[in-house]
Amino acid sequence: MPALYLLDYGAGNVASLANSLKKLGHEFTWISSPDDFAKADKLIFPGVGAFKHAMDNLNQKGLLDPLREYLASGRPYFGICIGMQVLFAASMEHADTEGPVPGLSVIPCSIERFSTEGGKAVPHMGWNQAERLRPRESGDEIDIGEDLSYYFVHSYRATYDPDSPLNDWTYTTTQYGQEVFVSSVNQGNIFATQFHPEKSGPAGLRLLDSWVRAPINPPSASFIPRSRVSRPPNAKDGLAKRVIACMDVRTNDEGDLVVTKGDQYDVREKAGNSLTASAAGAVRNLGKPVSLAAKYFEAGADEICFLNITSFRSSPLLDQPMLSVVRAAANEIFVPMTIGGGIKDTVDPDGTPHTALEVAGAYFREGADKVSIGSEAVYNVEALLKDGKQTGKTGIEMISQAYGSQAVVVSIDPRRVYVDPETYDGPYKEELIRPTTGPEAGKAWWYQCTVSGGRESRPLSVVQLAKGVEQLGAGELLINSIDRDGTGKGFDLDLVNLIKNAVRIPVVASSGAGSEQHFVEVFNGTKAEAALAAGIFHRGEVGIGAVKDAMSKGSLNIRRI
Ligand code: 1PR
Repeated sequence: MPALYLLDYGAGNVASLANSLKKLGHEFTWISSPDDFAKADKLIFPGVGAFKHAMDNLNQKGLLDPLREYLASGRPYFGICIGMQVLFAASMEHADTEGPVPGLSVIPCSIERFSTEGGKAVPHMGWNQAERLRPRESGDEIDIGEDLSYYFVHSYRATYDPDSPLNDWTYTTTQYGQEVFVSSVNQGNIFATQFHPEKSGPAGLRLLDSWVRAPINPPSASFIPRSRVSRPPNAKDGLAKRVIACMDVRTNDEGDLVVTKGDQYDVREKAGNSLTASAAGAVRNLGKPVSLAAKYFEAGADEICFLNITSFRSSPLLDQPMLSVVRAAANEIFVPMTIGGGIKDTVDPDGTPHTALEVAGAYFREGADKVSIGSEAVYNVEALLKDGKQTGKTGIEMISQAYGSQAVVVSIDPRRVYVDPETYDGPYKEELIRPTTGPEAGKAWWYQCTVSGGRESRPLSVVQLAKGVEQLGAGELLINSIDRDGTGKGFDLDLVNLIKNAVRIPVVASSGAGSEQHFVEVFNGTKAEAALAAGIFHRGEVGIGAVKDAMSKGSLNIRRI
């Protein structure tokens, strides 16, 4: 058996790759010192996070030169995301402060930021197609499905240009908006993907497996030039609209961690609704978090989200059950996983302080891909608006600096505030929704932010919050609605449009899904990149497959599994 090594430079969620390989039955060893490179027959570098952070860490740990030597030796290398980008000559990720940051210069081209032309969101986050640039050659063992989707999450990319040296390196291309970029490269024993096979469901697992099993070709020192192939953009890109299954998790009165679901954030049984009088007022129990997550993964959920809905009450690092839920779920699900609740600076009961970055780091190490920040984001933006300047010390800033903005979701819990449309002259008049048709015609309202699961309203509108957290470095917004939560009346399209028009980052519509058609409606009626539901999935009223079928019939791009 060839000795398979994984390189972890100390950032991001590398647990997912390890879990994928375990699932596939492959043994591996982590590179723990520079000497380990000499023992490796195959090497995977699952880089996650920021380019400079990766290069600096490799350098500080003395891993950069051994990595160069490994690559020059011609032994097989599989780079993932930053593990692909470090092969390039430079990245412009830190151009504002540092200028171009040099990479390993194996590929003589640079990595630049996606354009936002046409209003497209950056990061490019979600499931998109990787298309082979050339027909598969004999002896090529890599299993990339022609028509399948893989999970991407990045703001920087190498644009495909047939007249540049990239032509010789490009294995697959992918289209985002009207940009065609290089989504995987291959020369000799070097293979690397911009997307994350370890997060790409069954298609990604097959790809990883094929690379690990592929025979090791003799190290070919010579570089193979390839025929020039042009790849102009198609009218429409292949980015799928994502369907997310969300589990609100909390401890019930018996002390068990359960998935619950509220009506407008009230998760307790109403007196008279429950079967027995003694159960009246009990926390609704809709199942166990890990088994439900595994079920949704199998059913084709594009992402899984856990929200620890009472974590504001205690220190999340002491919340071992939640950490073990994440660890156990990461062994079962191979699509992105978001964890929310209690991501903030905290102090343990014994007085030990922890930063939000530490809390997030604990979840990432257990297998989370993104953390979601709720209440704390509201306080951060209030402070930003008051002081007029960033501190660099908020959880959003620190986590996005260390792990990349794509790892930071802000979860918004707004509530409508109705006002008199004729007389209102308050600070939110530019943000008022004033329907002229439908049941709310003639009314007017704005959306107010809340904290602590809707228990407290704050003097901040959703537009202020959305713009503020984007400035601080959030990479995605989860737009809940207390008014719609659990009602089954459909997503609040006014709310989603209001926020989507205020920011450039991707948004997830949440709250109110009652049928598969509501997903079609939100994707046709807004530019949301994803839609999330809880109750209809937990109660088995609508399956994820039915949602995808309805979307497909409605000509929406769905993930190709
Ligand atoms: O403030 O950073 O500790 O985060 C707490 C997190 O917990 C926030 O993301 C907040 O939205 C969430 N949360 C707090 N209390 C509740 C509650 O329900 N009492 N749940 C709560 C929020 C909203 C969605 C829900 C959708 C879809 N739940 O996640 O799943 O509304 O539901 P539906 O499809 O059934 O309509 P912090």
